Amino acid sequence: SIIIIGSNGQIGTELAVALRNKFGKDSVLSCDINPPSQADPSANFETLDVLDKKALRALYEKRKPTQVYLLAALLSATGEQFPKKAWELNMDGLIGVLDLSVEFKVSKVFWPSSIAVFGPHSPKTDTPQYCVMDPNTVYGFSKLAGERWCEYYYQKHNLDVRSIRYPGLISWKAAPGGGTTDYAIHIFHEALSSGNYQSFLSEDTRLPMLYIDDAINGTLQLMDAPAEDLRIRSSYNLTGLSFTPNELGAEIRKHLPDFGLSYSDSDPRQKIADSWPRSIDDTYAREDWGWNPVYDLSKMAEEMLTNLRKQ
Ligand code: VAH
Repeated sequence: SIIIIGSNGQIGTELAVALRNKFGKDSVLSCDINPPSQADPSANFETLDVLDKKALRALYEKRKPTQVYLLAALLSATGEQFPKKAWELNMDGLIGVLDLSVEFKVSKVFWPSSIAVFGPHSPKTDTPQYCVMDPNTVYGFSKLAGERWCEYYYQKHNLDVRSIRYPGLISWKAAPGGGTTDYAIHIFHEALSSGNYQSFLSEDTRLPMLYIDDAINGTLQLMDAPAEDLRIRSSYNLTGLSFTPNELGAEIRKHLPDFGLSYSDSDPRQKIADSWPRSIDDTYAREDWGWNPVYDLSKMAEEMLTNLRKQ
């Protein structure tokens, strides 16, 4: 059986659907600290606080999972508002899951990292898998430390834990939660509802991004890859495209010619974005497990507008 912890989040919402489609809905249990807002009747759901050690152990004993996906975390912007909570959830949540997964002989564990593990002194363009990493957000260094824990549990306990450094994820099904890249989601909602959007990132802030369908397919591809093919046991660099708010606005105007984009100039998230790469080199993922994203800027914008119009 498969357990997804943090199933209400931007990744968890869509990963749960993909895993149910792949393994059958009765094999997948979704868990989060609160019930989902739109309850999906076909989904098996249980509330779980991943930091409640007793409850987490009881879940492993009851479900004897073969795979565990740990997605629960505080993201970059929220993490700067609640730094100690972010460290506790992102770190203790992971270590608790790694320990129980070894004890209960879980065959595969997935845990998301982020391009937030790079910092001001990391190369900004085509940021490589290995380089200087001096993240200056709690989220970023909790993900960097988490990568170290994942590699440690693989080497010391032979736990098959796999991870991806997601860039900013663009999706329409689940609301994003406290990230710095969320402007690239809000902009579509506003373009359709009010016709205007004020970006909290400056017009030339280039960031690596990925459309959610590519991200989910890539995650399943990584989890299906033969263990012996994987050279990276910290976390794989991954990207699909990179763009600036200005470029995204121009793409939206191809569909909504009157769309107005303005910029605020004192948002704390600008400092976070400025510490991150502008683009990522994901050669290791391409070579080790056949990573090959399909959504470019125009395809992503088309998909977002088409689906949000229907909503
Ligand atoms: C965030 N969406 O903004 C997340 C992600 C690379 C960005 O980690 O915090």
